[in-house]
Amino acid sequence: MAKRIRLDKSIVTENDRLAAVLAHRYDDAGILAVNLMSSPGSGKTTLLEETARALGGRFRMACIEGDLATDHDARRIERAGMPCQLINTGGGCHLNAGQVGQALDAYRLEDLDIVFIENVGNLVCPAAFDLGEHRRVVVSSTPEGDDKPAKYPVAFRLADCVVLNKIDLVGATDFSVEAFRRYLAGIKADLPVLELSCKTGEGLAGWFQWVTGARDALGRPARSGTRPGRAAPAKE
Ligand SMILES: Nc1nc2c(ncn2[C@@H]2O[C@H](COP(=O)(O)OP(=O)(O)O)[C@@H](O)[C@H]2O)c(=O)[nH]1
Ligand SMILES: [Mg+2]
Repeated sequence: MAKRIRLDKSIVTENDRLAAVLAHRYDDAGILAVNLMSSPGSGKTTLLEETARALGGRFRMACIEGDLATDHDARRIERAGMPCQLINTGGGCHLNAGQVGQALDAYRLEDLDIVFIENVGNLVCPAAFDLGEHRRVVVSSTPEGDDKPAKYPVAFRLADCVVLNKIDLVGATDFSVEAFRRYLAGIKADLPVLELSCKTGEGLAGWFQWVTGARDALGRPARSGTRPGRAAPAKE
């Protein structure tokens, strides 16, 4: 049993070391890194599709997509105009910093303004793995129920912003926005909550504003203009 505890500790420590390397890579290149996490189906991919369409002319953006299986979401994001590097984790329930570091090698980071990381869909494991990101976003959605902040406090406590998606469905469920905000306030006061619907477009402007503000907070001018570059493929 003692041996198992030591192993867990060393894995986390190795991830922390690699996350620190990633943080340096983002900062050296002057890019904003945003790590999105949620339960499966909350709307992370849809939010990234909308972001690609709305902010594509302003920022050079790329995505790292974490999924257990399939390239469905990566293809959706690419179709919306954002280059996407897919990590299929097999059984893995979260992305780790080593995987993200390898995926980042596909991009010329100096050509990017923002990299989004769509984490594997669940609200437990992804919260425990630092990916060196500047901002963490938890996407929640109304059909999941309003008590999720109370049930998954770690993910919400470590978030910098909460997106409450599918607000268009609030009337069709027993979801209470007031209860959701109350649970959240009990976990972390002053956490920004963006109520929106990726389906109707309601509230999306607030998300675009939040992303723009986070990018501006880096204090580095965006390089908008041309499409983001991919690194040249490695020679055989
Ligand atoms: N009604 C409604 N459906 C949405 C909204 N956003 C996403 N969806 C749908 O929810 C499902 C899951 O979305 P997806 O983006 O794949 O979730 P992910 O697993 O978190 O990436 C898809 O069928 C979307 O079309 C929304 O704001 N309202
Ligand atoms: Mg997805």
